[in-house]
Amino acid sequence: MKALLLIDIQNGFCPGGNLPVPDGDQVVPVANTLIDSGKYDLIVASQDWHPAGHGSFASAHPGKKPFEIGTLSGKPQMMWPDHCVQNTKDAEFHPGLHVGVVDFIQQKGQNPSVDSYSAFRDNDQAALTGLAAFLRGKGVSTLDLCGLATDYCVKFSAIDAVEMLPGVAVRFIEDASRGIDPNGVRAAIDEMRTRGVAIIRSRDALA
Ligand code: VGL
Ligand code: ZN
Repeated sequence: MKALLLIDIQNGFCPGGNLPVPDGDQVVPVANTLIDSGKYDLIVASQDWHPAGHGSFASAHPGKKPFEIGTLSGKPQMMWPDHCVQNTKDAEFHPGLHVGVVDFIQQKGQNPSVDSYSAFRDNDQAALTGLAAFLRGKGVSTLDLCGLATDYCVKFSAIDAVEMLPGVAVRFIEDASRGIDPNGVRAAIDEMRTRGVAIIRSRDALA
């Protein structure tokens, strides 16, 4: 049972969005090739889905600017520009993504007092989204992940997948992903590898 997990391929993380990842839209054709390949028994897409005024937004912290470190519920928190607010265009999937054939959409980031980079649980690791139980229930044995952003939501999701889905082979598809910061991307790939995530290319996934 092979599953594909597409992380946050949303307008907000593509050029023109509120938290654009450089070349974020370039993952769309690669993701579509994977989606349409017939190689996957199950396709899941995650969606960053914040209420207006979410605590990860700099705008919710007087005096804080985007990309400064602030605090949220007593813990250090990157202050982000307002992004992916529920039911706005910024939160919609990229219009070119073949989302119509996705089997399940996992929304995350709804709790205003904690951020949720991972599609599996909040950053404080207290609340689960239910995605791990869903994938376990489907009998998934290989989980391929890709999307936006490599150094945040993709990395946290991949590491949680290894930890929360014992026995599942977890693979990060590098060319179907883009990150916010080049140094952050390098560190994220090293960290994923160290934690047991296989680093592959889309041609490996399609082989
Ligand atoms: C993300 C920052 C804030 C992501 C989401 O999808 O990588 N990054 N919210
Ligand atoms: Zn977010």
